[in-house]
Amino acid sequence: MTQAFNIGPHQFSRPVIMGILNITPDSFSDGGSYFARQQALARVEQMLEEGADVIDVGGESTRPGAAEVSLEDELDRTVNLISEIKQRFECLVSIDTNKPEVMLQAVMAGADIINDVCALSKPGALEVAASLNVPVCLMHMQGLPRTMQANPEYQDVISEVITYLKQRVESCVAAGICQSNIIVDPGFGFGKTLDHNFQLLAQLNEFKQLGLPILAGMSRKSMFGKLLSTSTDNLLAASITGAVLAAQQGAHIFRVHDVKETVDALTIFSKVQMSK
Ligand code: YH5
Repeated sequence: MTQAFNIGPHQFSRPVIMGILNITPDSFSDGGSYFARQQALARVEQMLEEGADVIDVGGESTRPGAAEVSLEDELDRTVNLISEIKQRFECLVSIDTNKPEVMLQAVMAGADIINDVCALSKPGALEVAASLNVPVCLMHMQGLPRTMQANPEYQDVISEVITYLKQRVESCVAAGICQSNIIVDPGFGFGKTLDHNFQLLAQLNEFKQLGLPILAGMSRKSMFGKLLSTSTDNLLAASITGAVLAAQQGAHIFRVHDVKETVDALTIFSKVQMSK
């Protein structure tokens, strides 16, 4: 069974499901309209009914090659929506951002967790996160979203990603962030080739040496699409398989699009673990 673990003040004794809510113009009819807001809230309700524990709200696309989003647009897309989610539903909300100003306003609006694909490396991010005193997810990325997939290179992807995360954890602690508020994430698809991604999945258990909760985000990613030569809307079975393999190696938190199917798979997994 998943050993009991904490995300800051929140305790869990089973895999935690983080449901993805992208608020970008391509995901809901258009970013800011009333209609888009209602669609987003309906999606939140559905993911919670399906068993999500955390809703990960993101207003900036960090897909390979995606354009950067202005601070104003990112705030418009996320802050009021987070207030509404926290008023309407009982759930944790994470804010998927690398901008300190968005972290600040999102947490003021009720966000419980900061999820930063840049591991608090942007100027001011460490200080803001420390002052907010909420859990943070530190993800590894090589390069920047726009260019990271051009030619990623590692001598040893596992040890390099682990070393990077150790250094970011040290920087966080030095900035006043409690160890108990830190989550680590290898960053599947962020500056990694197909082989790098599968090496990370094969040896995810190595990340246990960090002694912190591990988040795995593989849902619908191109590591599967490329291997299977299929499009992102055909990656349900692959994504579930990835989640189960990650769970088997000690991952705690699963960032996913397909909540119900992942909950089902990890419920079976947990029952098997408890039956040993
Ligand atoms: C993550 O792994 N990922 S955004 C490309 C896709 C499909 C999905 C080509 N934020 C992570 O989900 N936060 C993102 O198809 C994340 N860990 C954490 N902590 C990218 C994404 C995606 C990209």
